[in-house]
Amino acid sequence: MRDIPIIWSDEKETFNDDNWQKRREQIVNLLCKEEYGFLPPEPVSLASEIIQTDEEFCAGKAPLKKVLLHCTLTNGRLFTMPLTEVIPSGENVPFFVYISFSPNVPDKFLPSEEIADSGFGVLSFYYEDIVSDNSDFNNGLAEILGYKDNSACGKIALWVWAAKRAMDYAQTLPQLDKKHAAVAGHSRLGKTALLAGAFDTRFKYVISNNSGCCGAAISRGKKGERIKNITDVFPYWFKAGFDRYADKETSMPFDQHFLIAASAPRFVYVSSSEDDSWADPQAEAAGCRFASEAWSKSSLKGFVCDDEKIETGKSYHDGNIGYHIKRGKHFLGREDWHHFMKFINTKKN
Ligand code: GTR
Repeated sequence: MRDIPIIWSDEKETFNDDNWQKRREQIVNLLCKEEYGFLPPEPVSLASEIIQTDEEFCAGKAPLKKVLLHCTLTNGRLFTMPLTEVIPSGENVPFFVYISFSPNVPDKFLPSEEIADSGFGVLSFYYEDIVSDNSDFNNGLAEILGYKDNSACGKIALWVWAAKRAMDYAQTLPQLDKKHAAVAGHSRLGKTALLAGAFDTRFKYVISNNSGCCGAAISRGKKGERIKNITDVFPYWFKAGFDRYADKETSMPFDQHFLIAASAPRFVYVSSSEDDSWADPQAEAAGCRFASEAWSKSSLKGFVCDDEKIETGKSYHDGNIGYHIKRGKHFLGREDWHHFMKFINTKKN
């Protein structure tokens, strides 16, 4: 079906961990070159400043802190990003870096108390505090870097850079279990979470909800939103020139399963919504199926699904790619968070 580019060709080399890491880097490089652009350089230093603490948050079970991360860039300029942390008391707390559509904590997509009660911390940041979600590059991180447009990278890559800074900050918090860190996002920020996982191996769990076109969904034969639609409306999410593949999906030397596979052999989680036809749940599940090649080569399981058609309400948690599809529309809800946490708890024990 669909003439899908293969992830690993046995003819070239035998599969082993070292060879896979090399191939993984090639894949990430290809995705940067063709689709998202290259990430800005790592900062030369990062300092954190707690500007507000609410000890009473969640009845005092999980204090909330507002933090500023001051990043000194290689050009000598300072970029400061706000971040909110909610960490339940305890030791070795697994956690999410959550890329948020809102500066509010909690918010409709982020049920802070339930997550804290389940024993997980969250470090979240509001994506437009990094750079605006429009064609203007003369603000935020883009302005400080001197980027005028998307010739180096699109906005998704800039949000990924910020997720990596949140992860840098997490390394300084002794109560967190750094071996069990997840990155999560919804929709355009689900695409961002997948790319963050591809770049940053410190994320053991890479979680994308309803990420659809240019996220987890295979572009070849995709229904709903296609590369033509997305590059017409949101060209600035991507590197300049990605629109050359509009209506020419079959000429791409990759497809979105490469993005999922770039986090192998770690854990990836993809979730769909039944009525999210714009994202195309079948294409998202196909992304998981085709990406599984990267895990099966090292005798791990990727997406374990014996059903020909994914079943709404069922979760598929057996392999290293977890998946579920819920009833309803494009949304990140409590149900999804519970699936994510269950998956992580199963894999970490
Ligand atoms: C849509 C876009 C999708 C999806 C969504 C969102 O308009 O076409 O690719 O990412 O926005 O982020 O809410």
